[in-house]
Amino acid sequence: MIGDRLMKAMNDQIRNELESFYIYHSMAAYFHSISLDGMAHWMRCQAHEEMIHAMKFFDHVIDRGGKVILQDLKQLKTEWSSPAEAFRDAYKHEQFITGKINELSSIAREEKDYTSEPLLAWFLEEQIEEEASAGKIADELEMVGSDKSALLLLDRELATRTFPPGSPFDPVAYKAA
Ligand code: OFO
Repeated sequence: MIGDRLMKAMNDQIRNELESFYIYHSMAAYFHSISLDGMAHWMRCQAHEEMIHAMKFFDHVIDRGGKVILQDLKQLKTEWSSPAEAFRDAYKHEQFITGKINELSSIAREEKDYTSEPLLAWFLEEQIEEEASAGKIADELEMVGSDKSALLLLDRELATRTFPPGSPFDPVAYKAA
C-alpha cells in the first residue's frame, strides 16, 4: 500500500502532468493562430504524451491502494511573442517537471517505497528525452531567427511527428468518429 506522503506527492504530479497537457494544447492553439500548423501538430502529439504520463501516476496510486484526488488546473500561459519563446518555455517546463520527478524519487527512497521505483525510473529516463527534444527545437528556432524560409522548413519537419496508434487526440481518429 502506498504511504500518505508519496500518495499526496503523486496526486500533485497528476496535476502537473495534466497542466503539461493543458500548456501544450495552449501552445498548439498559439501555433495555429500564426499558421505554423506543423509546430501545432508537434504540440498536440506532446499533449497526448502528457495525458499518458498523468494516467501512469493515476493508475499507480489506485493499484497501490491509494486514492486519486484531482486538483484544479492552472491556466499557465496562452500567448507567446515568437515560436522560439514558446519552445524555450516548453524546455523550461520540462526542466521543472524533471525537478518534480527527482523530488518524487527522493520521497520514495525516504519512505522506502521500492515498489514505486520502476515507475519513477521510467519517468527519469523519459525526462531526458522530454528535455532534449524541446531544447533542441528551441535552439534550432533561435538559429533560424527571422529567416522565414528556414522557419517554414522546420515547421514542415515538425509536422512529421506521429501520434501513437489509436490516440484519441489524433484528429484522424476523432474526425472519423
Ligand atoms: Fe510529462 O513530461 Fe513533459 O511535462
